[in-house]
Amino acid sequence: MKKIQILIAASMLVFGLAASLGQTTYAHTKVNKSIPADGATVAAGLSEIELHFAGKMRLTVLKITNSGSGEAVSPKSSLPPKFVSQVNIAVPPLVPGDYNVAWIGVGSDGHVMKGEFKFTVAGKP
Ligand SMILES: [Cu+2]
Repeated sequence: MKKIQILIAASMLVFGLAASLGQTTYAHTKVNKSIPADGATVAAGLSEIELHFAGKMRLTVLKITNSGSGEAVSPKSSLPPKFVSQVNIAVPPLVPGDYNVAWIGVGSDGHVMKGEFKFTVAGKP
């Protein structure tokens, strides 16, 4: 009798875990849109980068790097210290070249998420 109860409890635990894992996979917050978009080519002088999140997120790291020179771009505005669904970051007018934007953030479900995207500023580097 006791063995059966333990078996039922164990199988319920496994099903519960599988169900919650499935849910959290879909609840993860991510960047679902950015301006410039991933892979986009934009005109020289771009001075703002915009990130849209699938859910509310508190961005903790945003690293913008010129892929050619390896130099980091210093944003002119700081990251909002709260959960938001969109972040606009002012940057010094970007010179032509390839850029990589890497981000790390905490979703409202407490999960730490990260990702990156690339874009090109048109013109002669
Ligand atoms: Cu999540």
